Amino acid sequence: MKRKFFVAGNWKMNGSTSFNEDLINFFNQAEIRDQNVEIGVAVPSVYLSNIVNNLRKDWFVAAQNCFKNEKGAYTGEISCHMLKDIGVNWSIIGHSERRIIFNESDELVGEKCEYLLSQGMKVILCVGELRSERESGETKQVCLRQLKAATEKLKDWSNLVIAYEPVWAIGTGKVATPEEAQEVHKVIREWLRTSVSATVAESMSIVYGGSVKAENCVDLGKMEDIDGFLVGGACKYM
Ligand code: G2H
Repeated sequence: MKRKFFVAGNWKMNGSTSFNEDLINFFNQAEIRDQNVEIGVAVPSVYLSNIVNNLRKDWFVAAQNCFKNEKGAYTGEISCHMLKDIGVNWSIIGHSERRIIFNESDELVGEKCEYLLSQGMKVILCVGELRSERESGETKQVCLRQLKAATEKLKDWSNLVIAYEPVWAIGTGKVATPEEAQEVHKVIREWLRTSVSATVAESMSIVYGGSVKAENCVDLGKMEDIDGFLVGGACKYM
């Protein structure tokens, strides 16, 4: 079975009411020639409702983060129940900016991932190594450690997308070569095959993120195990 190509734009902490309006108008008029592609945008939480109401309905809207509980004394956090309440059923989890800047541990990322999936949310789970970890030959171990921690208790894998985002490539302009990315995507798919099931391995969308832009996406997208992209700076939010 051919996997559907998957592309999401991660706006990070960018945008404004007027800028978003222009961008949404642009997106709403875009002609998508290949129908076998799923497209969405991950926007700052304050703009989610507005984007849900105004973005074309064949694209999805995602949160960039979400907490692991239904409600309560968690100042500054949002729950997946709130997201679903406003029509958002996707969230990025475990982006390296959350792991590094906000000290999110593998354990917390795992709890979030499992809770969201148990509540019927769809999750884009990010994994990826630091430059120093790549240089010391730990890329595979780091990615699989993060992946295992996030999926330890998972029963249903159907609402998960895995994003391989090498930290050294994020926002740096230093994109992984198609071969470098493919090598890690293949490791992830093989792990899924041996540790979960052949069905999950074959159906799982494993997307690449890290300085993806028009000039490099075609060659990356040709690789056997690269099923799409998580795009930051090139979404033209800046
Ligand atoms: C990686 C990516 C989006 P950028 O964070 O997820 O950002 O394309 O700017 O490297």
